[in-house]
Amino acid sequence: MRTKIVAGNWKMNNNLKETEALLTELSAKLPDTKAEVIVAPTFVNLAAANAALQSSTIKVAAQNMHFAESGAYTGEISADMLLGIDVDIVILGHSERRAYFGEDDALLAKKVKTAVDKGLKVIFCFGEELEDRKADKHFALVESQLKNALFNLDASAWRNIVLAYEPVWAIGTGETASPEQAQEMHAFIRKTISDAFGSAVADEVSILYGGSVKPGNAAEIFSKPDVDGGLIGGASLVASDFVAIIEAI
Ligand code: G2H
Repeated sequence: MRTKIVAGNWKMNNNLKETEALLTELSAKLPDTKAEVIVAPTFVNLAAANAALQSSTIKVAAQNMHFAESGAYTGEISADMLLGIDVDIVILGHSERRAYFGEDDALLAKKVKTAVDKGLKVIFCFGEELEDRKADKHFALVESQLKNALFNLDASAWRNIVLAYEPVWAIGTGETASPEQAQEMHAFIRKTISDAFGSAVADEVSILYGGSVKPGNAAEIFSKPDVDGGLIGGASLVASDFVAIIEAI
């Protein structure tokens, strides 16, 4: 039985007061759910988010992390710094990190390795661009992203990996992959993991879909057998929308 997950990626939104207000509203409205609910505020508000969620089941994740233990990396955040404020989940490889901050598969392999070695759970994002899909290269591209960043891991590390398939053409655009497109890719991802690490690992790994998930399309996407939840951007910034998406799982 795979863990169902609904995670909100707040990106660079919400100051401290807005963070506390949204989490208070979210906690009050949180439906009874078997899904793991995660929110990822910006670094500076992680500790406050944990404090605001003290009596809630909602978990807090970081949106990024550096691969090094510590050192001269001005402006960066280490795994130990996250763990030091009781944050043990990190999103890595988001397409915005790849596109705007030059993060490539080789760098992400190092970040993932450090995170799992430190005991963090990783929500690893990947997905093709529109040109890849138009050229029918989306399966090959996704396979290479997985291989390059994750296939050096031990099979045991996979219990700390959550995958988030986010087709870049569907991110923040209002475009969504159809439920069939999502299922087709998620099944391919699971088979790729199964071929490399065995069916036990593949059957256990939660694969989230991300890209313009909204209250109106969540239930249909989540109904697909290989879709284990969602990574939600814009709609996670509105408590009632995020709650409706959690209810859809
Ligand atoms: C993709 C997603 C969250 P949105 O970036 O990771 O954002 O739901 O706004 O497309």
